[in-house]
Amino acid sequence: MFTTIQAFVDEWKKESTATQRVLDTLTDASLNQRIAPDFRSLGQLGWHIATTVHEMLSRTGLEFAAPEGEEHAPSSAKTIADTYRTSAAGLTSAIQSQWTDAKLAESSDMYGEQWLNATTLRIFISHEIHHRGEMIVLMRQAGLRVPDIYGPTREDWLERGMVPLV
Ligand code: NI
Repeated sequence: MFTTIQAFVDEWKKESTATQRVLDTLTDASLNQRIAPDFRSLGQLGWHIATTVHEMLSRTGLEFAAPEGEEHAPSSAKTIADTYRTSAAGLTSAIQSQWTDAKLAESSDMYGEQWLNATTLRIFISHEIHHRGEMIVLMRQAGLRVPDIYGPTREDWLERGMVPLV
């Protein structure tokens, strides 16, 4: 449970930096990669992450610029990555300038339910990590090299002359 804005910002900066590295790896050609027909494409997952920052956090009363674009992902990987960059920075400056720690113990209407703002921030980060993990699988299927996030990747192990762990 976040009890200070600083604790959230510290974690958010680490996670959003990792998410940005994932989004910056996307290529236009990779955006249509899917697990199966009718499932969200790699581009749509990235767009969902990029647009959820404002979609979710604006419900708490935080004010920062909404991303441009529609529900469907653009065909440009750079647009998706840049949209996330702008929204992530917008959230950081908004929460630092508009909230005090006391706001974390207040509740907001979230999708018809009352959630503590601290809970919303936790779910927001978890939601992003969840979809980021889905993206990693699709990125591998699309032939992209995925960034190391919490530890070395298979490619990192091989480059270090080590046998990848099972
Ligand atoms: Ni989602």
